[in-house]
Amino acid sequence: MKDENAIAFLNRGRFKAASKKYEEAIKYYDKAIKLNPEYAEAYNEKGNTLLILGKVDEAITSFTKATEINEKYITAWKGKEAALLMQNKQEEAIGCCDTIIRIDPRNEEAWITKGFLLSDIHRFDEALKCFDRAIKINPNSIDALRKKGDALLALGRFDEEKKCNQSIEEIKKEDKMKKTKRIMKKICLVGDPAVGKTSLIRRYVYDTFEDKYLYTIGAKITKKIMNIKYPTHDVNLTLMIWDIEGQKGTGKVHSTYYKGADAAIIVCDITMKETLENIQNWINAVFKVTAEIPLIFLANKTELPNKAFDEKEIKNIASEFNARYLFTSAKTGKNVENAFITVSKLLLEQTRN
Ligand SMILES: Nc1nc2c(ncn2[C@@H]2O[C@H](COP(=O)(O)OP(=O)(O)OP(=O)(O)O)[C@@H](O)[C@H]2O)c(=O)[nH]1
Ligand SMILES: [Mg+2]
Repeated sequence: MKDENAIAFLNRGRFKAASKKYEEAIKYYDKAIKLNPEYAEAYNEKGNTLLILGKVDEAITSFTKATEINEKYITAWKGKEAALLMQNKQEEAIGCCDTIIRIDPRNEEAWITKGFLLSDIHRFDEALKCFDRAIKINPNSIDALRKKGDALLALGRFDEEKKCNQSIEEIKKEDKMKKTKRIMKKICLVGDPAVGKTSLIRRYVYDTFEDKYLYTIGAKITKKIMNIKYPTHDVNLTLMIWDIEGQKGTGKVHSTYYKGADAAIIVCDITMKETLENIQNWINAVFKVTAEIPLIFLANKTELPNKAFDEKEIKNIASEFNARYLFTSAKTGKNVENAFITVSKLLLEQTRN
């Protein structure tokens, strides 16, 4: 069991890093590591932040430590590889790819990267083998085919290079022929008055923010169209976003608004504890009308300093519903797009099943 305080320090570090306060982030990672010297994730995050600061040597040390604690920590191996490349240490970076491949032999990305690095040091024959492995794992990998073509060109094997290009064209043509899937989904934003539901939608759809509070009356619907690319097809997702007033509470008036909702975003205000305590009432009200639809929890206004509850409390509620939670700010835009994208992915998963 990891020390809860260490987890809290790691999260605080991540938060600082997300707000570009890198030096402070590192201090928190160090605190996490001091509490739990075997905390691989903290070493990994520290490595990432050191890389941003251009402290490549220290970053490598940090990633290395993470991989020593957890030999199968692919993310840390990738971090180390990126850092080694910054120092032009191709051979060692290739070593990282080899390790990733040993851990996960079907890691298409690692095969492509290895091939790419080998090409870089003119070991084209070996590179070709790597690209072929990637293509075997994913025959539609345009990336691998393209890089294979480059390597063949360097070796003067023009006929084979031509074949590669033909395959790429065929894959592209096939992709075009596959129809774009069109899906429409309804999502509801619910939560106490003034927690920021309207503001979150406004930030996401129009990328603006209003300081003035104009409470919503009834429900307002905003349409947002998203195009999501999958390797095999495209999805055109129309989100019907229902902004539902918080003023009248969880009473009967609302029930018609929830009908047919495919997912709900439950919003609370991090500066007001009671908005968190009320979440259960909102969920009860929604679930009375809908089946058990996917939920996501947002603690909004996180850029404000006066926090009334901490991560643990919202995490507890979210885990009860097997749901994700995010700390957002409609004011700064933090995590707002992320929240809607997360919901969209949940909706698309639902469609596939
Ligand atoms: N500082 C800060 N203020 C916010 C944020 N989001 C919303 N607000 C403010 O909080 C107030 C209420 O925001 P709304 O978006 O209208 O809240 P609502 O949840 O739609 O309220 P109801 O319509 O009554 O349900 C407004 O004054 C917003 O400017 C945020 O992330 N940070
Ligand atoms: Mg509103």
